[in-house]
Amino acid sequence: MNTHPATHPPAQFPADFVWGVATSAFQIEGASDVDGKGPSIWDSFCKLPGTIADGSDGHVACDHYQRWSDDLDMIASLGVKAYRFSTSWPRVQPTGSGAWNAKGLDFYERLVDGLLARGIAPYLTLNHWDFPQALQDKGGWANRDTVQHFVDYALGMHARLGDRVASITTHNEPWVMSVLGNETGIFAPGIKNRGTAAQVSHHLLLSHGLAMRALRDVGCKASLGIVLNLSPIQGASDSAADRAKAYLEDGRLARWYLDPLFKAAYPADVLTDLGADAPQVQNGDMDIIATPMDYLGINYYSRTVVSADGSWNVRQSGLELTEMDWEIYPQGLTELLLRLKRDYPVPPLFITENGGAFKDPLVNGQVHDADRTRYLQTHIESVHQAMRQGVKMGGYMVWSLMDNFEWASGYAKRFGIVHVDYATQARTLKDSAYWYQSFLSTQAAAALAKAA
Ligand code: GCO
Repeated sequence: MNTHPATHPPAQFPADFVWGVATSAFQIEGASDVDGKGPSIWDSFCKLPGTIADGSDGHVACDHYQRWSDDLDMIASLGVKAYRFSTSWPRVQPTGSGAWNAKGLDFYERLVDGLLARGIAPYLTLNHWDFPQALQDKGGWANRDTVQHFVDYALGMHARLGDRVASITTHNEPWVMSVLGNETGIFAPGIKNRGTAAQVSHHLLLSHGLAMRALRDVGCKASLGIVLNLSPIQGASDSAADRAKAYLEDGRLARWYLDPLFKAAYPADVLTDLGADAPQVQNGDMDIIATPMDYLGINYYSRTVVSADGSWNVRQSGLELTEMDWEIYPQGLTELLLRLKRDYPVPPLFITENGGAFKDPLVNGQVHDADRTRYLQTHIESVHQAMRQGVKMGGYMVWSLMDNFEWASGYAKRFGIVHVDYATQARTLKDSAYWYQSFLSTQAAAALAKAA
């Protein structure tokens, strides 16, 4: 079944709309134990049997730590205005508190200066999951002391790079770190405890608010925000039970983060559901969490369908699936953006990740990934739809620049618009990268023509 909306003529976005590509430190850098880097929870997690589908780890990944300069040339060749990357906390502060690692800081300084030299705005994320193992050993994000350590880390990065980055994101996807890391345990640190997960989410949010306040106190000029993974959640049927299930699941994925960030309160229904697993919250925490942001980042991949009896199977709808078995559902992005505008006093929104894993054979030096191009095209069109209906959008970043370490899936799932041959580290632009490049040049040309 063809679920894609009819192809529209390419939408014209505002001239100041920020187009980019995104990556994260652990997924591309490699060099997991060189130049003084400390171990992260992902280094430890990969060593546990059965955690990563192909038994791989982040030891080499895309070897970006060595190849960063060529990689920046490649990014520049795409014609993007921005590059979203993350800094590895244990690379710059090996035990998560105290001593800083000069070589790690130097690496990110070279990266940021290299981006600026190529006319690309650096969008920095402080926490994209590769958390220092030394802090995990003291209880990790469930320990309230971690909140202050994170603020110190944020201030340290700001002291070194704050004058040159366009944006600082505190956390990437707190739901993933909380629930997948500490409740289902399929991601690092691999804990399976709902109460721990709830406490982790509260400390992540609290540290986000405190870090933004501390950064502003020292005169930070970069725009500040957080990135959430969101997805419209629908009941498998119209039955009251399925609708109630969808409402609660939306509570856990979306309202649990959006309500505190924009209304300074956790949703009552989710608190009730958590019961004794609800987090400990101190006086004043909620106001700190609701500190106004300059933007909200959204990672969008698919919709979510749930049924009260757990019988829903993703193959039931007949929608096309990506290699992750995620339904391709571009209209969900418009729905989601309109819902955010309707329900919350949101700042400008950024799509900080969007993309898909597909089978990507490299044949004669080419990758004909028409499915990915179509995915990107239809989702970008969905963003434009939302803008036409009044949603304020700041930008869009493709996940991902290049194939990389896809967490528990290892290297088997490829999200890049650039193919990586892991044996040789050769990079090859896929057709989707060429498409993005030409789309961006058309956007730029139209913006110029308009300004003339
Ligand atoms: C995410 C992650 C990425 C994943 C991507 C695909 O923020 O979810 O940031 O690291 O690779 O989402 O699963």
